[in-house]
Amino acid sequence: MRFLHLGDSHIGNVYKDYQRNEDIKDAFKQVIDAAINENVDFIVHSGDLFNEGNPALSDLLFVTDQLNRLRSTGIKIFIVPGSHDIGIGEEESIIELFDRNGLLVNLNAKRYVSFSGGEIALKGEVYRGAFICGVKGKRSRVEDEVFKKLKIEQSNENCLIKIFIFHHTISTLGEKFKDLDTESLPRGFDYYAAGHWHGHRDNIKYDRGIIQYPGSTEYCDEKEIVDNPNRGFYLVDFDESGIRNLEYRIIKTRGKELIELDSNGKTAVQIRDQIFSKLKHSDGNLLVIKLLGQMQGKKSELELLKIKNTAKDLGYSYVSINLSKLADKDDQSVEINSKDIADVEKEYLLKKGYDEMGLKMAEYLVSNFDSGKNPIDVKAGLNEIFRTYDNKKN
Ligand SMILES: [Mn+2]
Repeated sequence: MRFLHLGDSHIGNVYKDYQRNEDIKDAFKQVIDAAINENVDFIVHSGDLFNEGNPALSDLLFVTDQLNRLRSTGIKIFIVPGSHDIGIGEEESIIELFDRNGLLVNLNAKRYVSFSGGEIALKGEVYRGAFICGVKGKRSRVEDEVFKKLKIEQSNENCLIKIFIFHHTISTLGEKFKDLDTESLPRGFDYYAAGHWHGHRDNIKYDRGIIQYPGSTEYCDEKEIVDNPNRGFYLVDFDESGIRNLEYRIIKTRGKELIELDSNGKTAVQIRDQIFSKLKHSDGNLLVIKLLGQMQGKKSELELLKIKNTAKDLGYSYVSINLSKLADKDDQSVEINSKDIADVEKEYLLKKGYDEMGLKMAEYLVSNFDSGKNPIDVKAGLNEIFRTYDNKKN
């Protein structure tokens, strides 16, 4: 028997860039191609099939088409909703729609989960020699509670291996990132199909099994482009003796180039010229430009659009220019008279020319920094502020 494990495919508007979102779809299609070509018995997806809980029609149609390809070749796909598949304030997720249409199996559909006496009883499926069950991702941090109450009704009938799907960042990956203690995971499984962490991590030993993070199927932001060497999924063979073979298969993604430029003491024109001198003709590569140091003049003089357009004309498919480590003359000292930290922040921002809405947003972001809130919720809060001030204007 053979199954394919992928996660975090994020179909949707990950980027503002149309081509990048198409790249994300292409990566997903490559995985479906592989599943069909490798004749797998089934697929396990560890959540974040979509990038948002209310995807655009074109994304819904794309996924429907790909899942129909699987259905027509008899390959079942088992999934739990990821944190991104669930809309803000929604009980159900977009995954449920596909389950009800018979295009996939949502292992957290109501028929698998029941609550009684402070316990959460979780059922799974036995399919082609594997028992498969899982727990969906959450939009807030720390969900150990669910795992503490979990009572899995495991079936041993015709079962060669046991697979547990989850969508959390476990403490083994680093305390800083964790939203679940590794030890909270249920015991007794052979393969823990993990999602949520976009980098890939193999062979984390746990109880009698292994925890596997395939990572996202495409780079979902500039940091992932820079940090991650490649994207991929797992092909797993098993028989009576358990897991027999495990392969990490790489997805074909675009080539990438990183230009880091020390901009200390340089003018916008000098910086731009230096960037231009480093660019060459490209066959659709991703380009990340990082500017460091204290430049002369203002960042706005860099004319980022001009740099981006020049790079695109040379054939780069995506250009990101990172100015977070670049200072300009406006970043030089501002005199502050306030004493209280909140007042210092406010005075600083006012002197920087922020308006009332900008101040509210900054205040909100600072108070939510490292709060453990999910970025989606923080974004919703920001939108709320935006709407409040936008309504005032109209
Ligand atoms: Mn994700």
